[in-house]
Amino acid sequence: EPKISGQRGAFIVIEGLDRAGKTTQVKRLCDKLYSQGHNIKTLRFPDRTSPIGKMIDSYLQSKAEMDDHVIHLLFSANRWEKAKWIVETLRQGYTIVCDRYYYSGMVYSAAKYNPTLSLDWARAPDVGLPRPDVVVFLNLEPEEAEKRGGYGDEKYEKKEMQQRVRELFLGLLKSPGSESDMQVVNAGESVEIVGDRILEKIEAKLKELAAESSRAGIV
Ligand code: Z5A
Repeated sequence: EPKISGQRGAFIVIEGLDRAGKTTQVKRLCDKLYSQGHNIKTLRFPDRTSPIGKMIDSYLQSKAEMDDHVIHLLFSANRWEKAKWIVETLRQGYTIVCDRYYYSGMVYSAAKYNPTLSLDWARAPDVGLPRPDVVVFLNLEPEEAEKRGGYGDEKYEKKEMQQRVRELFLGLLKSPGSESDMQVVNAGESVEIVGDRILEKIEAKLKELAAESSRAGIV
């Protein structure tokens, strides 16, 4: 039986580079938090199940061609489709662990270096989406990524693109905007060590949230 009640859930986002282990760590984190008594829901972007998600999937698999701006707006719309659900689910006390969010949205589109698709342009359609409580960025050195096998067949799984994505992500960490609140974890360690580091970053935030709710008298 979940032991936490009355308190809103935390919105946790795991971001990272290709092969950084996001899927592996999202699953691990959910299991861990569940065993601690949290109610958990997961989410991943792109969510390929909705009609918009299906269009994104076709694009990523090179079955459909799209203008850079169009696919960018579809990725954003794919998040907006879930915005209300996120707010309501958190309110019901569920903690959400989300695999990629608007950080990926900005960076992958801007990495195309299309002159009319700047990082600022890419940020705009996502402004107003629910803000995560904690964002963990799994950073992976290119040499480590290479050890994890070759690239897949999807659109962005090419060396040059991945390098630009990495540079832009690292740039975001240094930027003064809200994106700089990402917590960095070195994803090059073992699955267990990476998992423990993620948990350390998250536990501090969960404690903060619990303290806030108890101060507000809602626990
Ligand atoms: N995209 C975008 O352009 N705009 C947006 O708004 C959004 C996304 C949201 C699809 O994303 C593409 O969409 C993606 C970004 C773009 N393009 N690229 N590249 P996706 O999330 O559906 O797909 P993905 O990034 O390719 O995710 P993935 O395949 O699920 O990778 P991962 O989750 O980071 O890694 P993993 O599957 O957990 O692990 C990869 C391998 O490494 C696997 O064999 C593991 O067993 C191994 N692994 C994991 N951890 C370790 C450690 N610690 N040591 C050694 N080996 C490990």
